[in-house]
Amino acid sequence: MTKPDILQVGYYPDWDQEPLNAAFNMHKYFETSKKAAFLAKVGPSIKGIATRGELGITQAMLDACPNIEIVSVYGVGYDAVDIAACTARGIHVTNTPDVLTNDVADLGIAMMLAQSRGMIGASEWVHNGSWKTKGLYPLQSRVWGKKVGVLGLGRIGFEVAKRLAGFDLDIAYSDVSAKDYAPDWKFIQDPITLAKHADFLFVTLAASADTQHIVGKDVLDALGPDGMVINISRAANIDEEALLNALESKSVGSAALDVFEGEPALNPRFLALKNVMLQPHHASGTYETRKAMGKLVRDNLVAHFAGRPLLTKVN
Ligand code: 8YV
Repeated sequence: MTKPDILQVGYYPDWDQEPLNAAFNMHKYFETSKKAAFLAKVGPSIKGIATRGELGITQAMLDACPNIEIVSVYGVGYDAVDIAACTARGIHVTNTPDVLTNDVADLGIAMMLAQSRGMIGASEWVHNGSWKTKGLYPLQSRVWGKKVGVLGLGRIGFEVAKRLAGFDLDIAYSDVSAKDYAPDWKFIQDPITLAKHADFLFVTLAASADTQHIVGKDVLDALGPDGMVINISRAANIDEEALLNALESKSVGSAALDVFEGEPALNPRFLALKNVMLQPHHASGTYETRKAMGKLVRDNLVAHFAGRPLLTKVN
């Protein structure tokens, strides 16, 4: 059987690339600078697209590839893929849920602890000799016993809240409805009321048109100068301009962020801030999880072209 032609939107590690190359003809979109000419040349032969969560697919790809049957996303988030357009054309979309949930939750908690206790600065204090020359490191904010608001109690939000229960935090959450799997946690549907209640606000929503800028000036004002916002979802869930203004004026205490508009070219105003922890969209970035994500991307493609049911379909 001839190998199906796949458009590969972004980089994968060797342990994924090699089995993909063995099963498919991979066309590496990300390696060419002449994107339009590349698409015009390979487009008609393309049967599937392999992409990453934050890269998704473009309209130009859909237009240039009339014979696509499947888009396999390396990531749980598929907001960068036009699902309605794919469904209308009968194109299957798959993602990589579950396998990354715990790592994303872990990073969110780690960011909250590290930021609240000033651990990055404290490490620097030791490294650069300030401990010896300047003495004691400034006191930081306690975590345990405080109030947390989890905005979006899906798979990742649930794991975040579960971990936070171990720190004796008072846990509240917002979602479209109260969850029967969270009987011990307060349901506060309105994000502004949730933020007012919280010392730590975790943003763990799957991004969509409905959640765009759900954390805006009003939510940030409600969180207040002692509050911290932690985003391990998508940049679009927060009004970034409002967040930058709030952090600069200290009307919000601090932020811990793994995702940014226009990443990796984030707004340089972030770089000048002392009250923000920045991570390079790395919440799922462990060997174990990335290997499981790569396997799911592959297994979905292989299943599709073998005529078997998809493992993790979106539409
Ligand atoms: C990225 C993610 O896909 O799961 C998601 O939605 O955003 C991440 O896991 C990851 O950076 C791999 O590209």
